[in-house]
Amino acid sequence: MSNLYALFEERFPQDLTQYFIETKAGKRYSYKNLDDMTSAIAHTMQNAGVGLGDRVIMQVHKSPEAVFLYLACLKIGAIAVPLNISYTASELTYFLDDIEPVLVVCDPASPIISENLLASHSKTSLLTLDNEGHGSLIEQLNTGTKISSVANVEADDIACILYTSGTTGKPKGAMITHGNLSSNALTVHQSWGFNKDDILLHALPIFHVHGLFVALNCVLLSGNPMIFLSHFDVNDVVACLPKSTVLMGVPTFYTRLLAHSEFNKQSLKKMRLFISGSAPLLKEVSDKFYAQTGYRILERYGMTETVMIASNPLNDKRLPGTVGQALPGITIRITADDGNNLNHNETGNIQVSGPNVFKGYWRKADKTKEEFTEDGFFKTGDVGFLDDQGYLTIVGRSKDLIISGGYNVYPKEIEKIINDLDEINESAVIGVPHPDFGEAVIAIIVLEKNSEESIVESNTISFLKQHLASYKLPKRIFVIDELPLNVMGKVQKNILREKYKSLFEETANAQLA
Ligand code: MCA
Ligand code: AMP
Repeated sequence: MSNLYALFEERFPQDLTQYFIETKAGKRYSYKNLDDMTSAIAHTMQNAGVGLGDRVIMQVHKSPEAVFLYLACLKIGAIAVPLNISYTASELTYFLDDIEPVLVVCDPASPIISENLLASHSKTSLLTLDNEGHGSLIEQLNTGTKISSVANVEADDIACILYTSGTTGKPKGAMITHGNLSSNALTVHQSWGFNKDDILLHALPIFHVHGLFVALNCVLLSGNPMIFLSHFDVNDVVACLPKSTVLMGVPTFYTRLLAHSEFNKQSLKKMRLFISGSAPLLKEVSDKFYAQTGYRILERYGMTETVMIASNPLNDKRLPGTVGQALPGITIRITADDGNNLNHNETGNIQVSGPNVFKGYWRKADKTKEEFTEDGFFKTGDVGFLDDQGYLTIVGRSKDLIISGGYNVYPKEIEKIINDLDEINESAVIGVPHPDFGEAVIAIIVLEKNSEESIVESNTISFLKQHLASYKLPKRIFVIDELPLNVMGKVQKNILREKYKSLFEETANAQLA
């Protein structure tokens, strides 16, 4: 049985009345509740026509019910497609057309409903689920009728499709299989020493690998409880740390914790592990955290397409500034642009192979082919080197990507929209250092002749707001006379990054002092 849900089920606590989730308000959901709710939702989904391999879009707030919905998809062998709650109508239209869902479960306030985006999807059913865990999905549940058996899927069958944008063109759906998830879950669970006493503090969103797979998998593989916050609020996290043993976060979590007046060693008596990933953790932040708390944050590295790739060790030396060594069963190699392997300490392209590597991009066979080498390694688009102990340091990216607070933003997507504005001749979107988000998105624009500079900035922002999720919006827009181009006519973004690198610096120095 290769179903990820079956692996979880094997490890449910013997006493199912033990709790799985505790919310901020102190409401508890036991493993029995998990089992009942998941089985009932699975039944409702089957009534809505969802079968093996059918896609189910979930564009919902984080709630225990949203977790049960995801687990129900696994259980019946449907493909869960979680989408960011802040996507706009134009972003959602693309996903709906690309994925052809049999069922959409969304928040009642989603543009999917308010803008009637399912009008042209006559075969798609719609159910709702709001941030309180209410909605037609729950109203239709009949707890008397459940699906008890777990669908018999192969390891190579798709469990989830997560969208990841690209340096060119439209977002691509990464097909992540039951085998990818099960193998990675077992690996990180063991590498990070999860045990019966752990209580994870979960404050990440659940529409990405980090919050949905890495965090939930570790909890479910131990049959453990977790404290489940609807989002990261530093006050709530500080308040919950005394009853937690593990926190997983993006670097922004840690800079915000360090700046909080009530974050201190005394409140961490139960804590055994702080884990960081999704974006680079500055060595200064890691060192400051160590000095203030005595805990060395364990940094690890992953991607949507590969789940977790590398990790600093639990018991051996954690090297700040590195993302640790390849996880068991996974191979990392560094290659030159001509494809030849490089030696230790030589910087080049990071490539990965192993049971964690995804199956390919949904209905994009050409894109899939482009991202793999002939001998089957996945090209991460990250650049770095391995030292002689196998510790990986990421020094940059060959892909034009900004990571802001752990969210990926692809400049191309924003530039395309800005360039559609009549007043704008051309634009370049770049990431610059930011004290809170690590990198912040800014846009540099060149106006068409006769455009009124004073109104362009606000027009551009309101135009972008109609098309893009809020975390992608530029924090600042600058007008310049012309963009720096190289001889090939390509924008030299490195020059722009250098020019604007100190934009948010003053606040940065204040925070790290
Ligand atoms: C929110 N805003 C942001 C971001 N988040 N702007 C830039 N970057 C962001 N990350 C904007 C909102 O649009 C809003 O703008 C304003 O900031 C405040 O919004 P709010 O929701 O209150 O934000 P927040 O609570 O401060 O959120 C910051 C956050 C959050 C806690 C860092 O972004 C977060 O949870 N990030 C984690 C993302 C994550 O899980 N990534 C993992 C990807 P306005 O006020 O104008 O409306 S998986 C991955 O990368 C791989 C596989 C891996 O290795 O894990
Ligand atoms: P995503 O496409 O959202 O899965 O983001 C994956 C990207 O996040 C990777 O290709 C890296 O560029 C970046 N990333 C993840 N973890 C780390 C880390 N610990 N340090 C630096 N970059 C990271």
